Amino acid sequence: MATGQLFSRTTQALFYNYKQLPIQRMLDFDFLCGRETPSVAGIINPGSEGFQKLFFGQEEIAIPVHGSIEAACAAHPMADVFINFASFRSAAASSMSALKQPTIRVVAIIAEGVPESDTKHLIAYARSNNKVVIGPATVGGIQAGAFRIGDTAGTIDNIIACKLYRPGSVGFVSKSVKMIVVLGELGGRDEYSLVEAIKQGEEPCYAGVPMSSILEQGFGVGDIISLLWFKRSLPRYCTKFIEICIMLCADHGPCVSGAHNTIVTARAGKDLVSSLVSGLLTIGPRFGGAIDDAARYFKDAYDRGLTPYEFVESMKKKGIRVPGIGHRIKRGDNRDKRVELLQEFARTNFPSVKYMEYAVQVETYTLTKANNLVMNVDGAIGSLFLDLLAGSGMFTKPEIDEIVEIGYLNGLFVLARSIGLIGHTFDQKRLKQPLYRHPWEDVLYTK
Ligand code: Q5B
Repeated sequence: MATGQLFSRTTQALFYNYKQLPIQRMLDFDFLCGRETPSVAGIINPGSEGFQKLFFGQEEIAIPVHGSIEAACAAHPMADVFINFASFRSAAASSMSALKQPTIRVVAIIAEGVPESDTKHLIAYARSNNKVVIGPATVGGIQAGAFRIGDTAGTIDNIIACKLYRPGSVGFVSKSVKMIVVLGELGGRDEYSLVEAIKQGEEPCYAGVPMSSILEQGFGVGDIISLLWFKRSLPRYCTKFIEICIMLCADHGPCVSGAHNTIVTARAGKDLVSSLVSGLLTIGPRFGGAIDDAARYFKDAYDRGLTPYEFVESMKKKGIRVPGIGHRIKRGDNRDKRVELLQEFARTNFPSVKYMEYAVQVETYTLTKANNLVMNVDGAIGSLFLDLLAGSGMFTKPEIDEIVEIGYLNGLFVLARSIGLIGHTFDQKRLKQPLYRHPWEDVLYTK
C-alpha cells in the first residue's frame, strides 16, 4: 500500500450491525474490481452468531456473524477496518470499543447526529493511537479498484460509468488544489444548484456581478465604474452623478489643449490610438487633471477648518494655484454651465454638499481677486466627489483617504475626454484635413 493510502485490494472489514444491502454492495464492488477475497470478513450483530449468505459474483458465500466486537476481531485479525452502521445512539460507544482493538486501524461511522463531544473524544483517541476515524455522518469512502465502504459512489451502474472499479490518475481524500469535490445526498436538488453555479462561474463578472445581471438590472456606465474602480455597487444617485460627469466632460471644442494635440496628430496622418493618446497626454495639473488635487486641497482645508481666506492665502504663500479654480475663458459674469449643472444635480440629490459649498466660498473669495478665478469643472467634480464619498455611507474614512491619496478622480476626465478626442480624430479623417502648420504670426521671435 502506498504511503497515505488507507485501503488496498486486500483490505478487509468488519461490518457492525447487519445491513444486508450495503454489505452486498461492497461485495458487488469487490467482484467488479476483480478482488480475490471479499472485502467483508465478518459481520458483528450484537447478541447473535452464525453465518450470513450473500453473493460474491455468481457464487453464494457465507460470511461469519459474531455477537461482539472482541470476538469478531479475534476471529479475523487481518480485518483492520471497522464499518459502523450503528444508530447515533450507540455509534460512539461501539466505535470506541472498535478503536480499542489492536487489530482495528480505521473506523468509519455512518450515523448522523452523534454528539459533538463524543466525536471529539473519538478523534482525540484515534489520533493519540495512530488510528483513523472517517465520519460520523459520512457516506463512507472508496478506493478505486480496491475497496468500498457501504453505499459510497451509489449504484453499480454509476460505479461503472465513473470507472471506479479500476485505479485512476486522480485520488481525492478531503481536499485538492485541482478540483472542488462536493459530497452530497444522491437525488437531491444540490446537483441542479451546482450546475447553475458552474454556469455562473463560466460567465464573466465585474466585481462578482455576472454580465447577465448587469444587463438584467439595467446597469449603466456609472454602475460599471462603481464596480471596476470602487469594487462595489453605489446608489443610483452616485452612479448617475458619475455618468453626468462623463457626459459633461466628453468634449469642450477643438481649441482646448487635448483636442488641439489630437487634431494635429490626426492631420499628421497618424492612427486613432496615436491621435487619442497625444491628446490625453496633455491632461494634467492645468488642463483637466486638477480634479484629484482639487479634492485633496479642498478636503484638507475643510477638514482642518480653514476659512476660504486662510486657505487661498496659504496657497498663495506656497506659490501653488488653487486646483479647481480659474479658467481661460470662463469669468464671474460668464460661468461654466457644466459647473452649474453639476451643482444643481448634487444640491437636489446628495445628502450633503458641504465640500462643494466650501469650494463655492473659496470661489467667492478668489473672484474678489480676479474675474477669471471661477470654480472650473475640475473644482466642481473634485469637491462634489468628496461629498459623494463622505455622504453616501458606502465608504469608510480610511477608504476615502486612500481614494483621495491615490487619485482616482482624474480618471473621470480621462475617460470622458477620450470620447471627444476620438470624435476629433474621426472629424479630421472624414474631412481629409491636410498636415497642420501653425501660422507664422503666432510665433514670437526674440533675440
Ligand atoms: N491664478 C486654468 O489660467 C488656469 C489661479 C490663480 C490662484 C488659481 C489656471 C489654473 C488651476 C488648475 C485647474 C483646470 C491654467 C481648468 C480644464 C478643463 C477645460 C479646459 C477648457 C475643458 C487658467 C492669471 C492670474 C495669475 C495667476 C492667477 C490663475 N489661476 N491664482 N489660484 N487657480 N488653475 N485647471 O487663465 O498675479 O497675474 O501672477 O492653473 O484648475 O482644464 O475649457 O479650456 O473642459 O477642456 O491662463 O475646462 O487658472 O491665467 O495663468 O494667466 O493667471 O491669475 O497666478 O496671477 P489662466 P494665468 P498674477 S479646467
